Amino acid sequence: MKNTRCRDGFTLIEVLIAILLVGLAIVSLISANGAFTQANGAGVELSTAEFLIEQIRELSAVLEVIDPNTGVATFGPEASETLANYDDLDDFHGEVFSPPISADRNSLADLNAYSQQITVENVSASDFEQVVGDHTSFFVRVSVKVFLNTKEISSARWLRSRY
Ligand SMILES: [Ca+2]
Ligand SMILES: [Ca+2]
Repeated sequence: MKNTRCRDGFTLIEVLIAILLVGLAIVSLISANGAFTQANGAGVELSTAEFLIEQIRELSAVLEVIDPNTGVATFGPEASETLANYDDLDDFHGEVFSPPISADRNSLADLNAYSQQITVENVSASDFEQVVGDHTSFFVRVSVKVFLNTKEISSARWLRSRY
């Protein structure tokens, strides 16, 4: 008699365990999905930052290392120069572009939460890690940092030579 009663259907405990297992499965699916979304978001930020670094790299590649007219007389933009006619690397020293700019110097308004911070320094010919006085060596290091609001997302540095 006792055995037949047990076979009548699921006990309350069995049903509760089944509900618990299904619940756990749902929770782990939801949290895994959340993690994927987060990772994807970080991927978009990083590729946007890389794109914005590339714009500066492309823009600076065609610039002279020192001003074509005044040479080493000024470190920074020469008088009357603005972004539109910056023509040497150090013209860009200390600039923060927010919204960021493209390689053709246009504002990228759609990406206005991002900014490009540019540093131009002379470095020692024998040790590229060592910063030296402005225009005192033939080697210039360009550093670009890309921020999303105040968070640094990516950065890059490269060297140019006056030779
Ligand atoms: Ca210049
Ligand atoms: Ca200059």
